[in-house]
Amino acid sequence: MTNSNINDTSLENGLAEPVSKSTESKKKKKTKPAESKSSIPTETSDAAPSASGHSFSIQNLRDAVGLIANHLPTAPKNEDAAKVKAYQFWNTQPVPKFHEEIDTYGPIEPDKPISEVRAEPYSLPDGFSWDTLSLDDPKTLQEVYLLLNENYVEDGDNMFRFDYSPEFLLWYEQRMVEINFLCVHKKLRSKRVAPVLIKEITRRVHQTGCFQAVYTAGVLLPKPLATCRYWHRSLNPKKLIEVGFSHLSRNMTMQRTIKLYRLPEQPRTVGFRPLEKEDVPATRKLLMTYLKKFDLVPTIDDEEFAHWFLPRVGVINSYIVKQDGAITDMVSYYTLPSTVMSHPTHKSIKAAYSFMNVATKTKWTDLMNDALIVAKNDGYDVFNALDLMDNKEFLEALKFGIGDGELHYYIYNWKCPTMPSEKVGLVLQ
Ligand code: MYA
Repeated sequence: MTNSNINDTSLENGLAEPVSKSTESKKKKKTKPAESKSSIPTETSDAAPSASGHSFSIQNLRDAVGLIANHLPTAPKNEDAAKVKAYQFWNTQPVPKFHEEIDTYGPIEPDKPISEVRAEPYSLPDGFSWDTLSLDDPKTLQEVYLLLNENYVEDGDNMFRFDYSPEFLLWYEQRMVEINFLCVHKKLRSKRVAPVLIKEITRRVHQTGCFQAVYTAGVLLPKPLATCRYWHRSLNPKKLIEVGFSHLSRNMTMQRTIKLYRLPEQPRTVGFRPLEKEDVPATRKLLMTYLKKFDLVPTIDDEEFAHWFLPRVGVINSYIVKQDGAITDMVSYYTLPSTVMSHPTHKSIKAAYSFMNVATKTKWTDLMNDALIVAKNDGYDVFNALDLMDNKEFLEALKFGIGDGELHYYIYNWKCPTMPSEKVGLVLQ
């Protein structure tokens, strides 16, 4: 399965007064109508709504509401709103429809022989051409970094924008198959460029003989397989409040808030230490055994495990608990700062994102508290985690606050029943 990626996350510390700081493109308030004046050849719509029917039927009503929904300035926020949106592009794709109840598993369209996969790239507007990039070239890496740094996912109020570091992009690039970082320059938005990009990447993946892909997004598209929510644990509450990421709760002073989030100086679990090369086989085994209890999981061999989990400064941190020669627990988080878009002194928030964690001997709250402590000592301002896997075991107890942004999981060209967030065993960076 192709591992397609990119996540949109919310950036709110809901423990204090919740504010709506979801860093997710889909919640942008100024989204333009789906139709545009672009001459780019894109998808054919099989779902153009019509409100012109004379007899009154549920379908007419649906179509009429759909027509309105498609011209609303915001992306649909829930399934009811989404059910009446036309999804001019997505309705042409092999993805489940919102109203479909699914109780079977399998592809929506069959694999095709490579000889039947379209050979020519999709056309782009005049003046644009496709380019296959090598991030090994430092100039190219810098260009990609800048594109994302200036145009990638922002929160709904345009206060924060993800700032994936060049080192992170290099780390990510080494993934075997990737559909990553869907991003259109701000000057080219709402011109139906995204569907062309998606169709072209699909064509290229098809050429490799792969017909499924998993991806995550904050926007609601047909049709999520699961929906998760971000939680946020303040490590540097003063700064988070100063940049508007979170607010002081009522009846709370800054001093009391700082005290509330204070952590011990050093991790407390005996045998807690950074993951090292020699730990890879045993820790991978621990993770793979643990992942069996979930319904959507990656398979990772030793080489991939080493790539994804061995610590890299400013990219990925992993720790294990090893006692009497046995590795019993692991915790990991990746680094994804966000640019603070307009603050006189604070330019960036340093955020840690919970990645894969396993607790078999240590209590969840003890293990994750140690992760908070090392992240705090490394200068992180906030620790984020989704409510997937067993994370609910520690979120509230460790003073994480619920965020306001949802992260939807999708699989391209795959039908299966939906699952609750705690059955998701996959985190895409
Ligand atoms: S999620 C992160 C997405 N990136 C950002 O949010 C960065 C900031 N935003 C942008 O750069 C643009 O706004 C983007 C849309 C590029 C998002 N996933 O060109 P348009 C649909 C899928 O006029 P723009 C991530 O990277 C939208 O519903 N579709 O719009 C995962 C509409 O379709 P429909 C999206 O705003 C990516 C159409 O695009 C998304 O200029 C997974 C409008 O196009 C979204 N995040 O550009 C990609 N946002 O009419 C799918 C909007 O139907 C991979 N849209 O409503 C699928 C698997 C492919 C491989 C399969 C292999 C087998």
